[in-house]
Amino acid sequence: MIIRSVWIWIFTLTSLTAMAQQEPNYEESKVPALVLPDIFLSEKGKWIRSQEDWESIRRPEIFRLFESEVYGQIPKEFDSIEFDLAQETPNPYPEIAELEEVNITISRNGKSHTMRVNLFIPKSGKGPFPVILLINYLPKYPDGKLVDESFWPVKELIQRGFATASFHAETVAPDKAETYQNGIISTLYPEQIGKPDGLKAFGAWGWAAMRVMDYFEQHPQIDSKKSVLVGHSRTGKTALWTSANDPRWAITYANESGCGGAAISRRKYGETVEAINRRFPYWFADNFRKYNEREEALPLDQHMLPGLIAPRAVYYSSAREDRWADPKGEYLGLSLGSRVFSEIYGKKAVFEQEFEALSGPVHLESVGYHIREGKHDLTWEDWRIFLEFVEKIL
Ligand code: GTR
Repeated sequence: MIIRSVWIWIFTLTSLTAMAQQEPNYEESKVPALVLPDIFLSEKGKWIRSQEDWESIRRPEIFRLFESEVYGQIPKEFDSIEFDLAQETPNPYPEIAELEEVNITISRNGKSHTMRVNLFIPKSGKGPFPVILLINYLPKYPDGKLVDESFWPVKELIQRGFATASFHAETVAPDKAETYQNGIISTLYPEQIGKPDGLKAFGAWGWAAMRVMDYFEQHPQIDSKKSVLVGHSRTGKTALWTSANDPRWAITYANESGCGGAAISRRKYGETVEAINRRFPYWFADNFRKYNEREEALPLDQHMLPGLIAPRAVYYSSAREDRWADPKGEYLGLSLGSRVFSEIYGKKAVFEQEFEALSGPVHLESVGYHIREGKHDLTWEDWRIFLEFVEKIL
């Protein structure tokens, strides 16, 4: 009898814990008071005020923390890279754009991996053209189509004078816990496997964006200094970490990137560190799991991420009904993070409004934000408002 009641007690306790884990918080009144690590206080207790101290002391500290505790490493070295054009798919826009289907082959230690990127270059106007790269992760189109205009508005971008490219994340690392290593991780960087801060899926996808940038840099029709990196949701998180690693991107846009991207983890609103690590244990460094249900123990928070990209431009956007991604936490992440732009780099980058008072896009110098009505998605409305920001900067 006693044994049975102990079992019932244990059972109730475990199911309560499971329920507690699964029930996201959507009440602002239950968000803990925010006590965030200070962006400008160095590990040795020095207040960082100058660009020199920022770049030589505090930025490297924060970078290393994100690398070791959140995202994992992105290895930079390889032996060779080759670009070959394929011709497999009909160009959906033959009147207005050239299509390049590029196989990029990267070799290291006698092994190689080939990834694919598709690039559209305007036929009218005079190059070199500014370029927008979208990291895609949606299921492949069954009819072999290259473009879904509702997610990647190629025609519009071309007509506005941009070249635009996209690659699928799975061209370098599958988006699955069981198989994510079956791409560049096991082929090119096997020594990363098992390290608590080793290369994981986000790092691999970011590495791929860098290889596309290598292609842009040697392309006479592409102005790689005017490059824009775009990601939505999981690839929005990826885009931010990529630009923190690679200074070649002029503008970085993370749409609805939420937990582990734009949003402050300590708010625990919508998706939490525990929830994301449980469902996607292969996206982040293994070390990130140490903070499951212990966000307060993180030595950083996501408001420190935009500063790693500064003074290059950063743009976030949210959707009102996308509560899982915590729109307010995303806005706070950028408005607090933009202090590096204003206080270190002297940009006009102070977000003056409270989240609740926002009535339209906020486009400042090198940082911008908008929130639209509706659900989790990258829509034409997002692109349209973001492009207004881009056209002011490039
Ligand atoms: C969700 C995940 C989010 C976000 C999203 C997406 O299931 O919880 O963090 O990344 O997927 O990528 O669409």
